[in-house]
Amino acid sequence: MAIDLRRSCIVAALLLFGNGAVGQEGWARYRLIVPDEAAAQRVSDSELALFSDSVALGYTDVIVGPGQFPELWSLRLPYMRIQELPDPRSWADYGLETDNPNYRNQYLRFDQIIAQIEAWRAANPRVISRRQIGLSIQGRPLWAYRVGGPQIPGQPEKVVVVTCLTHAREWITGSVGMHLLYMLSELYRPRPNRPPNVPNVTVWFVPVQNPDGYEYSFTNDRMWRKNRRRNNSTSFGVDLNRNYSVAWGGAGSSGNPSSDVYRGTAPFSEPETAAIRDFCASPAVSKLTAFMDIHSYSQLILYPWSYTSNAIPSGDRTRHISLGNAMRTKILEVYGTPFTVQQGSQLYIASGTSKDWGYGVHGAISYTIELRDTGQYGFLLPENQIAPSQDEFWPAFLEFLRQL
Ligand code: 0X9
Ligand code: ZN
Repeated sequence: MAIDLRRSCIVAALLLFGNGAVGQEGWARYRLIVPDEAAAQRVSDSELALFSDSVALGYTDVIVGPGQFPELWSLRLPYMRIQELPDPRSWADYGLETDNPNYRNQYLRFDQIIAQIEAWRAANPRVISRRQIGLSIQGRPLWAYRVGGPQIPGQPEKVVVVTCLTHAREWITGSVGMHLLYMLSELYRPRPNRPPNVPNVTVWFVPVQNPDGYEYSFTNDRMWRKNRRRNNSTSFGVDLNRNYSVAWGGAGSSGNPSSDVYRGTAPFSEPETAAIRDFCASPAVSKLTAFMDIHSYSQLILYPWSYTSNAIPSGDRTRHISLGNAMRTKILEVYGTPFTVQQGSQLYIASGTSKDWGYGVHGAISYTIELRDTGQYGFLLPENQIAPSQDEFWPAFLEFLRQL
């Protein structure tokens, strides 16, 4: 946003001197005027939590809590108070949470998922930030959450994108994605003695790629899979995992709008997949190192290709298998749940999948994960299996990041 820096400085200076001595009891958002790189560095080094996505020249908003005024003053920058904030530890003041649901033992609705992640972001704003990457067919926001690792100067940033709830009825994938986000953000929480072996990776989570379909699976049809595109007077929905561009239109997808694997009218015809495409090509993702699309069920770790039984080049194949086996081993250690590592096409041929696109277009390490179970409950995984699914997949995901 363009601002008149000079005028803002004058206004800010007036506010600073008129208001600065007043004590700070609650939490508030303050706008800092950041004139140059040196000032930006001071803000980056400060203990104050960021309200803005990142420190930017011009202005940056920070969160000032009780007792943090000296920290604000020590920055020696003009500031102004923007708004009061609720205590980030009780984000419910924002009216976001309705009935205090627990993501460990309940499947949450779309709004509840976002509210929960927002609470985590408010409590750890230097590590978690978010970006709206698009709008669904019905106008719901598509969010990507960044969980930022420790920056090691001189080392190129590794970027991983994780998508969940591509298919509406695969509810467990949202629960597991949330848990990965939360656990990683706690691992990255700034503290004096950082535990060893923390991976230097930035992970972007898209917790709900298909919010319309997901909500529809609560309100109308528990077994709904696709998005909610109105194809014609009798049929709704495009299979987002047949709408990506690699081998779009090929075997294992359908041109029939009523089919559950309907591919849509063109690659990326759907705003939900176009958002992922555009986001992965944006500066936020300088180079996509790895891509993981989380599905259920069958307990599989699938690597490319899905559209053909041909193998990818052997070096890439070996790397996918080795990282896949590392995950498999970690999952097995927790509750003995067996996952199988295999090429996607071995399950069945599918064209236009996100995994083939992540590898084929970006050259990323790319997986489709299929979570619990193997068919006893299938998509209808009972809520008492949410926490075990989360607890067995997190160590695998962490190991994956460490070996990346
Ligand atoms: O068919 C899909 O999109 C995925 N399975 S699901 O039951 N979650 O719908 C699998 C896609 C991965 N590739 C292949 N199966 N080839
Ligand atoms: Zn799926």
